[in-house]
Amino acid sequence: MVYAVPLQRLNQIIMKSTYHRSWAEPYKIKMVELLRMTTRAQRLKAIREAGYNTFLLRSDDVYIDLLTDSGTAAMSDQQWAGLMMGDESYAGSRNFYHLESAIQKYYGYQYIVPTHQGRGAENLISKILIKPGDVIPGNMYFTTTRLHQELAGGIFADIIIDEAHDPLSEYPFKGNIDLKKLDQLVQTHGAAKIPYVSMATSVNMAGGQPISMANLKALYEYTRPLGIRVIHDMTRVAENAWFIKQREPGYEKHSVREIVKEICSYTDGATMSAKKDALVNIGGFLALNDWDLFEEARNLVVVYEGLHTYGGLAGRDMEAMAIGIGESVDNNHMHARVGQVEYLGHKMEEYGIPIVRPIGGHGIFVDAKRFLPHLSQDQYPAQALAAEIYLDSGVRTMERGVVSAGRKSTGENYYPKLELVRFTIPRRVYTQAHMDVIAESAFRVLKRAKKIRGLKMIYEPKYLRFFQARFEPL
Ligand code: PLI
Repeated sequence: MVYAVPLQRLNQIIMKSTYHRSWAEPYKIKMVELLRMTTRAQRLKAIREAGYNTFLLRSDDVYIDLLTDSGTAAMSDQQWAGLMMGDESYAGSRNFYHLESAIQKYYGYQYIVPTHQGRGAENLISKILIKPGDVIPGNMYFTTTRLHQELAGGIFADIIIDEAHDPLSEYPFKGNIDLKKLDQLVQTHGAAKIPYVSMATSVNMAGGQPISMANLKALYEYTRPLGIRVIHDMTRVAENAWFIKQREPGYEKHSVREIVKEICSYTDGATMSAKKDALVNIGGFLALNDWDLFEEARNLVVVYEGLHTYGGLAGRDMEAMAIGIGESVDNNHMHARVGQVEYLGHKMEEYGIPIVRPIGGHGIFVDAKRFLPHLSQDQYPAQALAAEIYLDSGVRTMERGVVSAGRKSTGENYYPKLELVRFTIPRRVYTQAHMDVIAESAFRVLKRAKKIRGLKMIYEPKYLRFFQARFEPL
């Protein structure tokens, strides 16, 4: 008998199809949004006009938009139907009560205050809990979170484990808190000076790295007797839960939904940017278990956001959020979500592109220090690399390095160990073919990496400079 394919190869194919189960998206596409392709000349003009800052590009000049996973998800048909059920009453909208029930059901927090997005909740909790001179320990900084803590008079202290600052460390829970670092702060400043630990699940600036359940439990056991609260930045809690399911012994058979609820049970409250995990284009909330704190938050929200039953959101936004929360904790959703990020990461590794390991939950973080070793951090390598990738293919990424880190209150620059370009994957938006195009573009840029020049900052805004700073090639 003559085989079209050699017998051994045929066996491999049969083995693969028998034993290998690919993941696929647990949805099909009902509507598409057309993309605009540009020429290199058009992109050069656009990036120059944007001062080499991808945040200042017009989205019409972008082909595949990996700037952020924030507010960029594709909503489900159920969520779109939910928009039509918006109750736009000023007070007591029924959608607020749906949202409150969803948060109680899936996260277990008792009291909620809606906010227009995550930083609205950060503002409230910082103003309520921080006194000037207080110290706020956290598992790595996040830009808006730290700024609100500092504006309230607090001093942020990084207590993440050292492995988190090493892009090559394969440690499976690089979001973990180093309890020895926390204890050192308590010994130095006293527990009364530490109103809370700012604990993030899926640590964004470390590359979307998870915290383990064991570490969370140990943290809560340590903080409770001292009267120090744990405030949870739960922006990407479901992605963290997926990694616990994959990597932490004892959790293999637990559902994402169960793990999410257990995570929340070891914390005293949470700030949420629902624009990420919760699959909406706008929205957030502050969630609390302590009635007195809630009373303060409910009072303060009317100053900055809106009445406590809408907090800057339309009724329809709260409805979409309530539905999105339920969809976000589904195992199949999370498998495809993280599976797509891993697909891109593995493809990039095949091309020899230096990325942060292990692959995180919401994007691929390319190590600009290794990609452009000839540039010093003062030449903004990650900023320069993001501009080059845009020029090559119209793929928009963002800097997560020295520009994002900003300045200390003394005016000195922070120099983070991690100098990264984030390829952030919006949820349910792009296909596997888009991932191929992205990896190929990064590879093309890698091949001419030696020729890439650094940048000079020519305009620096006072707050969160990465959003609006402007640069020129050196
Ligand atoms: O963008 P907001 O205000 O809804 O949320 C602020 C915020 C808080 N915590 C964390 C971990 C975030 O990632 C976050 C926002 N992240 C953005 C915008 C991002 O592009 O990653």
